[in-house]
Amino acid sequence: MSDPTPLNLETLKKEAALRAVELVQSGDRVGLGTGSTAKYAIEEIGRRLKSGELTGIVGVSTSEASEKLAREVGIPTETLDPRPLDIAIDGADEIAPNLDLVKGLGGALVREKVTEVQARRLIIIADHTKIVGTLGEKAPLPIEILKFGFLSTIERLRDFLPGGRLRQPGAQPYETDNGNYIYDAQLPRDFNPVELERRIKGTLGVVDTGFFLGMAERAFVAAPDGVRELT
Ligand code: ABF
Repeated sequence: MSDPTPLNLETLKKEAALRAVELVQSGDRVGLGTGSTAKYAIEEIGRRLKSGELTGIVGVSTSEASEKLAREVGIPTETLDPRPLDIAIDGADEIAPNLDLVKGLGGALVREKVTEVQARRLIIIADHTKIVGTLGEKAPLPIEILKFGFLSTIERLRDFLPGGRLRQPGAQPYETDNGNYIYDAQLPRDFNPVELERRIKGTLGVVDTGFFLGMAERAFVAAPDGVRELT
């Protein structure tokens, strides 16, 4: 297999997104994911609305960026309320064989989780580079933490997750749509995701983690030889 170049990765992301959008039905309330793969799904939903292939769709966005894109492509949106979503479509940073996920390199993990937990069906879309044998193989685990006292929170996390760092792409730390910071943790070699998730979430100052465990119904993963559906 040739190296994934940015150009053909974009083609793959779009192929995966189009497969997922086939599952969207007229009248659905749809969770709109975040990131460069989810972008193709939002655009395709907008295109189908314009062409009349879909009607009566309402989007619920997982980030300010997705909300902006949804408006641009003509998807009516609502803010999240307690009603279930029919379907949500989103990308991921790592996909394990059992469909456990690491998400949040795009920074929208908390809004994604809060939204997608209400979805009857969470459909993940990705190119093949996101497939891993074990979570943590390729990506850090993003952990959203309160800005207030963030250095203390990081110290508490470093007690059992050393080697991570505050996300800081420039002079200032990266700030989420919720006004929080992100600690990108390096995952240990052997761990139980459910136990680790519990321990991280029990740490004072933590808002939530990029672990999405047992949430995804299926994933469409595009590779040069076609789109695989994982369930
Ligand atoms: C969102 O976008 C995030 O949960 C994940 O971090 C990221 C994946 O982005 P991309 O599709 O651009 O790789 O789904």
